[in-house]
Amino acid sequence: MAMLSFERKYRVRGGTLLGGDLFDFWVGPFYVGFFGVLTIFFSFLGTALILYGASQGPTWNLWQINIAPPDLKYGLGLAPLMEGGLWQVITICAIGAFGSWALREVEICRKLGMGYHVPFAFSVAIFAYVTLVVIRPVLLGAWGHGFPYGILSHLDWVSNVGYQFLHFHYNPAHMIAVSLFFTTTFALALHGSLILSATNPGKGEVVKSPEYEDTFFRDIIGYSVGTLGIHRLGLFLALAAGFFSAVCIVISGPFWSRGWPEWWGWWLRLPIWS
Ligand code: UQ1
Repeated sequence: MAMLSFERKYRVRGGTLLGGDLFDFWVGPFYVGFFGVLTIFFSFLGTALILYGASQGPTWNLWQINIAPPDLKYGLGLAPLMEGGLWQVITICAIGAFGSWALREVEICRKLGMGYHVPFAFSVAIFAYVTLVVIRPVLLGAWGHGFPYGILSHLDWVSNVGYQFLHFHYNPAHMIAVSLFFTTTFALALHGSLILSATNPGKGEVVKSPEYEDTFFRDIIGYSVGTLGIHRLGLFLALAAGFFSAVCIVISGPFWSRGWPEWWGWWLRLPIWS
């Protein structure tokens, strides 16, 4: 592919974390880098192992293919390949691929002299996944507590774990996470509608400047968080939603194993009531 005129400015050498100049090149539009090679390696291996698992399994029905974690009896040890071992290797591949992708993002940020907000945000998603398949299973003492890799099977897992903890109702981290998810959609709805209202003027009208956006909110609620501020707020809300979701599930089991309404007994047992 021919290099576009502006690409000469942005396709800069250096900024690599590992591999020096060795993998510092592009293939078509894609930056490669050492972590690009690692991402390809882990994602191809992981996908091949999923296909191999499916080939041994009872079905090729896309909805029903399932790569299950080991039985609880294997604890935190290695399991035979066809009894959860595949799940263990696939999990390593997934974490390797996600981590490499995040580090490739870091290398690109360094090349461009940008902040690390994108890899930081992606890392919160990786953290949520690792919480489910590593941190919580380790705290509970068995890889069998990880979720199975399959479209319907992972939904069944979510449903079963949900029933076990009364759908996480009254789990304090769940309350915070749900509130943050709703607030995230609220913020994006406000922001998206505000930007479109300012940048889609009627025929013959000019596009409105950010001062108009500020003025709209100052007029209606006496405060504008600002054009940079709304993006900081949005990032914070979205990442906090993911973070508290991870906290919600990681305390369900390792810290509390009954319905969450019962957890609030500590409040009723406070000595101030007697
Ligand atoms: C806002 O104040 C603002 O600054 C001008 C935006 O930037 C374009 C926004 O998108 C939104 C939604 C607001 C209002 C948000 C708060 C928290 C007052």
